[in-house]
Amino acid sequence: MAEEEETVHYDGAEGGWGSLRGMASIAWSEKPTPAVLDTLRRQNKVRGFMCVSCAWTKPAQAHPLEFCENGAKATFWELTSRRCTPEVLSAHKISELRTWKDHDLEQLGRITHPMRYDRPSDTYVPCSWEEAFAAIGRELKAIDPRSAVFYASGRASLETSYLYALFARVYGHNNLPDSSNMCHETTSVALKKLIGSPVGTCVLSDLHLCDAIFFFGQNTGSNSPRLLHPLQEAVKRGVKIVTFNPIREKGLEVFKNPQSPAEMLTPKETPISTLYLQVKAGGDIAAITGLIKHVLAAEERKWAQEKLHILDIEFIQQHTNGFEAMKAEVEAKSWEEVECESGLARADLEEAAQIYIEASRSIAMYGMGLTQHVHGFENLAALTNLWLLKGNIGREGTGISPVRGHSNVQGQRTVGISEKPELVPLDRLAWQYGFEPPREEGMNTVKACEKIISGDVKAFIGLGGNFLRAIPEREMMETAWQKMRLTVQIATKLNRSHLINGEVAYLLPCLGRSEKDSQVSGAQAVTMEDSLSCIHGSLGNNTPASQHLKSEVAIVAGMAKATLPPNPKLPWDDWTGDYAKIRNAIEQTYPDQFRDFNDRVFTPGGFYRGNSARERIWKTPSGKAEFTVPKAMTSVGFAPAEGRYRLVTLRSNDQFNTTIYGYSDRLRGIEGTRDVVLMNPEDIAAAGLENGQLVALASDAGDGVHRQVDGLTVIPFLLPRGCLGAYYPEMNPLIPLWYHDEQSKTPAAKGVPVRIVT
Ligand SMILES: Nc1nc2c(c(=O)[nH]1)N[C@H]1C(S)=C(S)[C@@H](COP(=O)(O)OP(=O)(O)OC[C@H]3O[C@@H](n4cnc5c(=O)[nH]c(N)nc54)[C@H](O)[C@@H]3O)O[C@H]1N2
Ligand SMILES: Nc1nc2c(c(=O)[nH]1)N[C@H]1C(S)=C(S)[C@@H](COP(=O)(O)OP(=O)(O)OC[C@H]3O[C@@H](n4cnc5c(=O)[nH]c(N)nc54)[C@H](O)[C@@H]3O)O[C@H]1N2
Ligand SMILES: [Mo]
Repeated sequence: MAEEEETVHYDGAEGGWGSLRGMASIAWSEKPTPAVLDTLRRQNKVRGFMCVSCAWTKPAQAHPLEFCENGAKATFWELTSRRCTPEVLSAHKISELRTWKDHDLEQLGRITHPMRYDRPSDTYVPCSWEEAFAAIGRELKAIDPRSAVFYASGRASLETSYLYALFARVYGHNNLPDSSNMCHETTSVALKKLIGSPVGTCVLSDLHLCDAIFFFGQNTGSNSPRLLHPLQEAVKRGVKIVTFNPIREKGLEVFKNPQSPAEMLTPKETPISTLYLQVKAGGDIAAITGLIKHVLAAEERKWAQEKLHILDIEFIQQHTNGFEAMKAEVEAKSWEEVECESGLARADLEEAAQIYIEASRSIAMYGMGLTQHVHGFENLAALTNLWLLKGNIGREGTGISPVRGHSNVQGQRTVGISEKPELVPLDRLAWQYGFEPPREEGMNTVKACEKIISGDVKAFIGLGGNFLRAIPEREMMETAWQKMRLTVQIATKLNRSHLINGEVAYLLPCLGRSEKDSQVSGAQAVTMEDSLSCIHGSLGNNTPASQHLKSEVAIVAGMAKATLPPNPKLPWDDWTGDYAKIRNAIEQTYPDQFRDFNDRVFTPGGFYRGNSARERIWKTPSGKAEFTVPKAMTSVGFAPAEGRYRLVTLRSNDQFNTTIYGYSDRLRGIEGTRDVVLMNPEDIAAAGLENGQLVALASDAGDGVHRQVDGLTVIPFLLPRGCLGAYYPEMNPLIPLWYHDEQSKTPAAKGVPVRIVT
């Protein structure tokens, strides 16, 4: 098709030689320490170390090399031989570093010393750990605990996260936003409400038993490439894969296994998706409504003709609530509306629905394409409606499976990092540690940003991550940030969030997960929970990047000790000396999920924490799984208007969130730059633009605030008309803080209203 020839695309398969070249280029730029090969061999194996990239599960029977291109890049990145020393930092004023790109900042390498921001010289200067802890303790003691925010990025271990949340509560607040608030918070809120469990219901064996897998807005090839292995096996078994995504993502089209010599040396590739539907950004509710309409119509026909059911009537009667109301509303929607809002043809939707009807076991997998919308909750409600119709939850080979992001983001919630007190066993904590935990709801990410803007937040601690780069409303936030009294960042590498500082500011460097963590009782393991609720131990064995680093556990404990009055029930030093004691404490707080925790740390494939919805026990107020009457037909939060586009913010194959490894988005065929805007060729023509033209994107949210990103090259690309694609985090200045999922407050980064400025 002529259109396809004119647009940018990549011919090779996901995996294959391209992925090996991708790894090699990062290895070349990072010059990782020689231990890297041994580390890669141990990656995701029992008693090895667990990848710091995505949260996809680690199988009990590992491949000889159980890592992917992006997992290897993440390891190279952590084991870089580059060092960001006090000398390097003293050579650059912070105001100068602020003009650098994300990639160049992290390229300075691993931070080697604890540092204090020195305002007169506008540089970071080295300090001792004692000085840093004492100052942090002094500052925190001087303010109302409820004006402090403790952020966590989803990488820190269960041990660190448990102590961090405990520190916050004993100090006196529930202000524990984490990266999940920008990510799968929609999942935590929606699944909890609909099926009584905030996490996915699948385990790995379900993927071996299903007949169909539906993908909604998840880019497996870039973001969870190890999932391609079970997918490839599924395809070989004849499993049908249906994908809904505005972009034809390579990893869901074809796969070549870089670990199979036979596939690498022949032109053999496995096609992945049976049916690939380029839904409009924000069009999933309508698309799923179309699917449900077809299933309901087919049910009626089947019953009339054969007195047989397509729906799982028994399941619906016994286990669900609200079927009739949902049915009536969906049947009342017209196909015209479905086609218009989804951007898909009825025949295509019927074909997808037919695959769903014919499969006796179906799995739904999804990612940010569903969660990061104003009506993200409605997206998940629609998907749950469809999945309940055939009893596809709580049965072997079926389920709903959010594909999580950070390697322990799900686990952090499990052990108490939550602003929502009802999700945390506060009474147990009170009993265990003899204190009265704060009961009022804490700040999530959006709330924390609002309160930073209003000047009510006085202190911010960041346990990893790059908060200021990851959030919406960048300009207003960067200005407001500097009004805070205390900012503390615990990190491995320098990033933009370290360059905007409060009055008193510390940068505390920590060990990476692949590094040896030696404490008084010896080498320590840490644990994390994957997307399928399995908990794995991880042992780092590389020499730390600097002798001045501390573990995240030691840093959290150091700050807590300096802030809180002494309490024998809170043995911060003992916990730091032996992480098994933290695991005992976790087990005491969560006896069911973490039974015999220390004995099970190295269970092959991890140990399963359990999920009530998988057992068809619905912990909802009605005691049943909930059908939802659709309230919206689009998941974007604005009406169409002349010149207004839906901007989808994208990850490239060469980044991990705000960490930019390089400028090669190989799988989309975009090389050498990230300053691009991807646009349908017909839209380019209709707007009177030319391929390669430089434009700006401006916010079109109708709130009168000027938000603009300049210097973007127009690239013709096959996405639905009216949709634009451009990279995260560069586009974050365009997202209003108030533009988020209505229920979970997850910023709506996949359907941002913008216009093009020439
Ligand atoms: N290499 C690498 N791995 C990562 C990350 C990384 O940055 N790099 N990040 C990690 C993190 S924290 C997370 S949360 C995950 C993120 O992984 P994903 O959930 O895959 O998130 P994204 O890449 O943001 O977007 C997913 C897909 O949604 C599609 N999409 C956009 N809008 C819509 C829509 O309205 N409907 C539908 N159906 N699709 C839509 C996009 O085209 C894209 O293919 O990956 C994790 N793994
Ligand atoms: N527009 C738009 N915005 C988005 C998204 C989007 O799709 N579009 N996605 C959202 C999502 S899903 C997420 S999860 C957030 C991500 O937000 P964050 O989790 O806050 O950001 P990251 O980029 O993952 O954090 C990278 C930094 O973590 C630090 N780091 C790395 N390893 C370690 C470690 O072992 N310990 C510690 N302490 N620090 C470490 C390094 O200093 C590195 O610079 O962004 C969100 N923002
Ligand atoms: Mo994420």
